[in-house]
Amino acid sequence: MSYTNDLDGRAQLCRDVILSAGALVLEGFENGRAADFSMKGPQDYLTETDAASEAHIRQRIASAFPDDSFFGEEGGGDIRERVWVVDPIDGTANFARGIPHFCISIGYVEENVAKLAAIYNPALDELYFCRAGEGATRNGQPISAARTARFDMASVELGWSTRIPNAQYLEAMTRLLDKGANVRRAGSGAMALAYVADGRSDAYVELHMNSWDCVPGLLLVAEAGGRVCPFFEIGSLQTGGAVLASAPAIADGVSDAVGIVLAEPLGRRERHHAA
Ligand code: LIP
Repeated sequence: MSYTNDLDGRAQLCRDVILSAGALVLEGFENGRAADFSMKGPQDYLTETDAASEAHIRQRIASAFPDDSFFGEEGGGDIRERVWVVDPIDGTANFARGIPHFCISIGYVEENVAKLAAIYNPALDELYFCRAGEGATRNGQPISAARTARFDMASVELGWSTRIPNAQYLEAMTRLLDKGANVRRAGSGAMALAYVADGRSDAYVELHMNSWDCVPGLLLVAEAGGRVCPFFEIGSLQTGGAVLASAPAIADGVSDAVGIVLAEPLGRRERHHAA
């Protein structure tokens, strides 16, 4: 398969490779290999399928676009002007324990501007995809962030890791609960962001995420009409950073509660929903 050396070609490759990696990951999930995991650190699961998925994605990108750089969760890489940011399985703890809430997350970034995002849960066969400025989709259908305007109706997901002290998460959770929100955690930050884009969840907050977990999801939320933090200003591809994505009507309240700033919303001309 050959791809044109432009954003159209990269968008096509992005869709193709996330689906083929999804087939590989699903095969690992269904045949029981997922249960054979090791630990990279506290609460940090690794299966052989993580490495196989990343190698597959890396190889296909390198063969189609040899001058693009690649930055993946398992093997690292380098970050140049044009870079693919890849989590081969996000939600590995779920994957390893038979819970079908995990995904592959792929973003394409040019000079610190996210241009393409894809998040795929092969267990549900749900593919989230967007190109900057063209609106977000699930399996080709336009999606929008929720219209929820009251905290006593809102479900907010909070993710955490050992990278930030527990006390800070507990404070953020207390403030969200005090506002009346339902707070939950499902164990895949990338899926959580896709669910905010899809209106299934009202906000996602994590005080530190790595770029492969959040860059694709943040673009999806912005393209779906949600509000997001300015990730490339408050964090970076190399170091990661704080993450906030929210349905627009409660975004200021979530931002106040957890102390993460919001970027300006995308203007009408920058967001052309396919609907
Ligand atoms: C994990 C996420 C989890 C998040 C962690 C971590 P992994 O990724 O999905 O929800 O809270 O920060 O990034 O290890 O499953 O790819």
